[in-house]
Amino acid sequence: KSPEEYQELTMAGYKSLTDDEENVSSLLRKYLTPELLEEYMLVTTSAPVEAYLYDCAVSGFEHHDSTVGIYAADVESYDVFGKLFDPIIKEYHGQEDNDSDVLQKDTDWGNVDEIENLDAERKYILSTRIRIARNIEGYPFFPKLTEKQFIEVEDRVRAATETMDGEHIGSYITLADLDAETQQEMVKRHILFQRGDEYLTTAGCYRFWPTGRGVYHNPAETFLIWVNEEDHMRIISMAQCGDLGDVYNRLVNGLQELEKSLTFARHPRYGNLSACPTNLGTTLRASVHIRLPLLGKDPDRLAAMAEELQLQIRGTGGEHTAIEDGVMDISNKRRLGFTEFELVKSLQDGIVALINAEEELE
Ligand code: ADP
Ligand code: CIR
Repeated sequence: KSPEEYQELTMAGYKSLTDDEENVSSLLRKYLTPELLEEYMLVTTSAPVEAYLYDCAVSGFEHHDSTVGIYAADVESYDVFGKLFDPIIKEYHGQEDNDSDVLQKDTDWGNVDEIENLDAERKYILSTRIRIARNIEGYPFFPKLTEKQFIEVEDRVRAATETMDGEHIGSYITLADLDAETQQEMVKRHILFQRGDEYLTTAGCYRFWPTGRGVYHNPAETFLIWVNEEDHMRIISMAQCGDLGDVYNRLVNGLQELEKSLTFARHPRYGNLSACPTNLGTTLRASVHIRLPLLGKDPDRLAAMAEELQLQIRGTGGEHTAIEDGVMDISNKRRLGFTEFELVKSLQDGIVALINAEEELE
């Protein structure tokens, strides 16, 4: 697209967003002022990527009900369009009053032994999962990855997994080698991502699909790496029980092995970089699949407790899905401004509090 075409699309997108009188709550809408639009419309990140504001904001221009409405197209987007990204990041992560230059401190896994099994009697928790996102230094994020780069990223990850050890030993399957039925079955078991999130579709996440996408996992399906879904890598540890400590330990060890052969994109202010501003910092989401039948009868109280405990409730199939058969996905809401340990501990404390509240109703 020529600069003129970009300009035209940006102006039309902005007009459609700001003309909407019903959906007014996205952070893109809140922070993209006419002055910033004017300033950024024809600016790009460096060659060869040359990402425009439009490449970052197209999803929010189209989906006015977005929470955020913007993705970074590459590392530089966070700085080149910084006057837009920064207040969005601060507000989403509750860092409005943080005046420090550094919003995310160095990685700190803390004392893994303090993280425990949250439901040893297996009464409430069906499974536990922690995922972190990583993007390989030197490559743009999904909105601007070329077809060749999708394949290069996949090759780099595949090579890095070859030295995995112990319970992390597994194999890599490229998505093109999985028939539709097997994919569906794996999605249902929560070990494979699926294509289709409309916010990501518009942002360009599924270009060249299934090229360069795939999944690495051990035979027990407790350590997985999703390749070229929303981020270059989603590193995942899971267990079919409430043993958060076990899941955490396996995640940390797996990541540290990968760090021996891959260098990940980091930002001096935001920490680990992800394509979506909501995942910056630790990029860590620790979740349980949990049934709380009695608390679940009072959704307002549950929502208020979750809010108070800084937890997010998602549906059984993940973000933007419904709760089926009472199985909720409850995770830490915050990702930035806290250490990895603090976030996992906050999920632990929050789930313990919810289980206690459930038991009081029994
Ligand atoms: P992400 O966690 O990567 O932000 P999603 O919310 O879409 O993205 O979740 C990805 C997948 O992980 C979905 O299939 C979801 O059901 C599954 N999942 C999340 N938490 C758990 C859990 N505690 N146990 C089992 N599966 C889970
Ligand atoms: C949005 O802005 O709503 C989508 N791009 C998804 C953002 C990430 N999820 C979230 O805030 N819950």
